[in-house]
Amino acid sequence: MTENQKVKKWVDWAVDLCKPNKVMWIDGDTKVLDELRNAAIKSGELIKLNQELLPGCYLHRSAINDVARSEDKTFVCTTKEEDAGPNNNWRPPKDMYTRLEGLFDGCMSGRTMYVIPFCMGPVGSPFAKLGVEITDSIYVVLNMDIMTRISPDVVKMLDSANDFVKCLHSTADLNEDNRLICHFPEDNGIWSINSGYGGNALLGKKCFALRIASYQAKQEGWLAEHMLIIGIENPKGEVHYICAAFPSACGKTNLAMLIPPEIYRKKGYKVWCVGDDIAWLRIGPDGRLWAINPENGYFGVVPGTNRQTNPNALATIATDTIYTNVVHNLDSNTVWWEGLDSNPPENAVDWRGEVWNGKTAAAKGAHPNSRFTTPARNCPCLSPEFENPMGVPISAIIFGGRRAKTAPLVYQARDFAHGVFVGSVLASETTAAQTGAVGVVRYDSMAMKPFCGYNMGDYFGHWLEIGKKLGDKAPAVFNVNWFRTDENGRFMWPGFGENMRVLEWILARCNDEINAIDTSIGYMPRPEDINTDGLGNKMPPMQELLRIDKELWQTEIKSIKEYYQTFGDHLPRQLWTELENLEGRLK
Ligand code: SAT
Ligand code: MN
Repeated sequence: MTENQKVKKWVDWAVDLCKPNKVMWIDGDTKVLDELRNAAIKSGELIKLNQELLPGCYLHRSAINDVARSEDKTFVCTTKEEDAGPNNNWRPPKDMYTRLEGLFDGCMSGRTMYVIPFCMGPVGSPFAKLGVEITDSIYVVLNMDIMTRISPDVVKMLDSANDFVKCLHSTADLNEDNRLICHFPEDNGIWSINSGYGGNALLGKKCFALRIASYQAKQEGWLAEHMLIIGIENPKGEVHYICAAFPSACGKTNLAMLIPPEIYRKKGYKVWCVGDDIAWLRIGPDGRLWAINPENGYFGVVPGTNRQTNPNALATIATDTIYTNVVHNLDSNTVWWEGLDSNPPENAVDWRGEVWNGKTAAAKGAHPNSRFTTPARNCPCLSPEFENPMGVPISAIIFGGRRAKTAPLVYQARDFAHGVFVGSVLASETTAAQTGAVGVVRYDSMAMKPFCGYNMGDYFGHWLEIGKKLGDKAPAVFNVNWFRTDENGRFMWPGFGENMRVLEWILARCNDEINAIDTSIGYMPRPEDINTDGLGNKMPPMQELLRIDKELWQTEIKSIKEYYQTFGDHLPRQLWTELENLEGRLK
């Protein structure tokens, strides 16, 4: 319970609307959480895994129609449509509230309502923000306990807080036709109904920490970004921090938990993970850009995680983890997924809950978007600065997409405003994993397209404003592309594990230790500036990886123009100028 009258009034209102049998406050008490876990095991919502092999680990299978974020059912409801922008689905708040009130009316009858005060960011940090999630799902309670900070201290903070984000969630009857994830940035509110999936239901994550927070950040002069944060320690023991934004399926989690190649480890290089998904960035008292990770855990894709691709993630998810929609190995009471090893279990149950034999089954056993929810504290490379209330100073911002030919391995923006341009035209080409044509360019500005809680044209303007305030203390901005292919369609860069070689060049640039070539698209390394020691027969064709195909870039300019036009008047003039300048340099 809290002393905060605003919170109490809101909870009372929600009780009247949802009509639960019982209300239960969650403050992180382990006894209460254990009871909930046991209730979930009893009801079949959770399966307790082999506690000797996987201590504290559980398996959950979602409804079959509820396995990913529902972007077409996600809305930003601002008074004026143009404030939501072409990047969001929009409805007038009044209409949406009416529809939602109808759906939420009595949705918790016969159920318990859980009220969860939570904190995004280190408790006590001036950057932290409070929320309260109301839910009828034990799975959501247990996931929120991993992903956010929940404790009696947070309840105390809430007692005297003026502001908190009101997060109302119910799984209702999981009916897809009535599934809605609605944001009311003008009221600090989120309403989500008929889904239990992470991004739709753990409202602290994408809904609050990106959509609502980006709106708040615009008003308050900071940035809420879809970025990992890592610290790179050099042999002198100095740590430089970078943020990086990638659209999905570009290896973001792997980069967040990177283990440097042996030649770097021998010299004393280390990579520390501050965050794998979201960064809140502010201008510090020293005028530099500082970042915190508002989250307290990782909600990552499971398939493909193995000892080679991400040993740190594998170690992290060996304890205290909730697995969702992976294979249940009945012999060992453990879990399995595609890409773990080449030894699938024969006596197993797939993500749908059906009998599954990995040796003979045609269909995949784990859902491609199956997930782990795991606490940050278990990560072997967790940064010692993770809980630092002031966050970490950022030397570089990296944008990266999946481009077969256009983008070179790495280039640096000419200045911060050019960096905003580079981020705004971040794009990925569709792969066979998506429906529709392969190789179609999709713009995903700053990897924020599904997560920016207001008009993206205004968002670009806000980035430019932040850049002006930072002046010469602004971080350097880079673009990377690990996905360039050769004439046979094979990736030229030898793999995520070698990305440290590119980071080394990026940091050398930040520290003024190396010159670069001034090209039409930005500053680039000479082929010999990327360290290829120890790559042996994995030696990439550096010349080719760094080649700029001017014809492809001319085509790119045309599609950027079309994309920019979708923002109408909201697109800052300065970005059109950046585009014209690029066009000029390419001539
Ligand atoms: O949106 S989630 O956080 O559930 C996962 C994702 O799609 O990035
Ligand atoms: Mn993400």
